[in-house]
Amino acid sequence: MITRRRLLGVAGASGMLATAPALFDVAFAADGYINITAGPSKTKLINADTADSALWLYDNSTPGPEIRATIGDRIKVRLINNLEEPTSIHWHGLRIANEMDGVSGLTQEPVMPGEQFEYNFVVPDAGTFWYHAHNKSWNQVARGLYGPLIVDEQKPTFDKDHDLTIVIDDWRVKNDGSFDIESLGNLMDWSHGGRLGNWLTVNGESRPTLELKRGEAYRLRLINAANARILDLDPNRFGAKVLAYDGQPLEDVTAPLYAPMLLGPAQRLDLVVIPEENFALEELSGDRPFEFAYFQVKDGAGTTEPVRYPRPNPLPEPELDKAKVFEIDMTGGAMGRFTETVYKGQVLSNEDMRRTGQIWAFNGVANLADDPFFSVQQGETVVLAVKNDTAFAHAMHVHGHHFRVIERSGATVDDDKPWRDTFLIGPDQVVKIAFVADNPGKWLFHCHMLEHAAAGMNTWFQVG
Ligand SMILES: [Cu+2]
Repeated sequence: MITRRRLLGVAGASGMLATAPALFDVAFAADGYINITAGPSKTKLINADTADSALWLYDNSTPGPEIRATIGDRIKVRLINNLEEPTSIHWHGLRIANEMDGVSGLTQEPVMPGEQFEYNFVVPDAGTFWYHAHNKSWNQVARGLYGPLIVDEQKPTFDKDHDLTIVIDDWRVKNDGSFDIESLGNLMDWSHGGRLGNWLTVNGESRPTLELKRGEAYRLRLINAANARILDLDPNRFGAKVLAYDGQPLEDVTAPLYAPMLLGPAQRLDLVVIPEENFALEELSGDRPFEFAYFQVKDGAGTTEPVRYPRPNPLPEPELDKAKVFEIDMTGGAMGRFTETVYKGQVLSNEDMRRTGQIWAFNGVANLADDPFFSVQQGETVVLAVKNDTAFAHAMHVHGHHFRVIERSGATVDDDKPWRDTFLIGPDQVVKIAFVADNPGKWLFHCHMLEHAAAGMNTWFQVG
């Protein structure tokens, strides 16, 4: 098994000064659609001297092109599938119409090879979001099918030069530096902590250096696009403050930060930093800090006016006294408590589990059943009380809604209970989240460690 030590060892060989990795711009078709093509691509993941990686990318770039819009805009994307298998795009964290949510098999038919699908939706919130494949995500996202989606405020609070998107991914590479295809779908990963990589990239590059101007305020938009890796960060080390979690700005950006700050798969973290000296983004879970992006600070004009912070988006506030409460018991995986597990209406035997790869469950049910896990009326407040009865941490994502974490066993919950679309839950922990189910349709609730989702940690609920 590839360990975190290996991650440190391999990456330690890097350290070349690179320029700030540029993100690709989108290409508009004559009809106002952004054409995005999913297809195979040959890319060098580590540096120019290493072997080619056979990836699947959007528009031949990793990450895919940055889609940029202003709050209230209509985004129109035509997905063109040049892959050898069906696909679809999910717009992670965007509270949009259900039929545009992009979940193959639940909200749309998968887009077959050679075919197209037109996404067309209005963006209700300003913030940092991302898009990624949502058919066999464990395979398609691991191979590179994702990109950033940034929604600006009506009057952007930071100009283009002070607003940096930082897409982080961990890849599993072989000794020749090429992407490890053979280990995709490894049941060991599925039953343990998911597919962990041994090579970190930022905007597709290895330890890039970005230039900043001293004394000027920058917004850093961190997006964790890894299949399963939780990043341990500490923004205190370079004096940053948190502007937003999962795309939703905080009321109070001056609050002291706890450390380490965990950034789970699919989560986003917007920081504001006014640099005085060079600093690095470091991953802190190993024996020593592992540097994955470097910021070189040069003399600048300095900040002459006060920094303007983005305001919170208008989200419906949960009414806890009227809430419908649903309990979810997460089970399965290696070293987990054994429970009877039902998959597609059948109780699984041990042999079935190996054959189907269904080894995790919510309340004893693996993956999507015909009936929703729960149904509520539009506008009702939902409380999910989630108990992690497994030996692993998980990153739980609700589609179509943002929620507040209202309770977390064994830990203090921040006073202002920030909005999120993905929450982390440790072994034996109970986490309660609350949201107003204001968006009608069929919505997924699943683990964003994509191997766990494929192996059973995946369910759906109905609104309206
Ligand atoms: Cu999980």
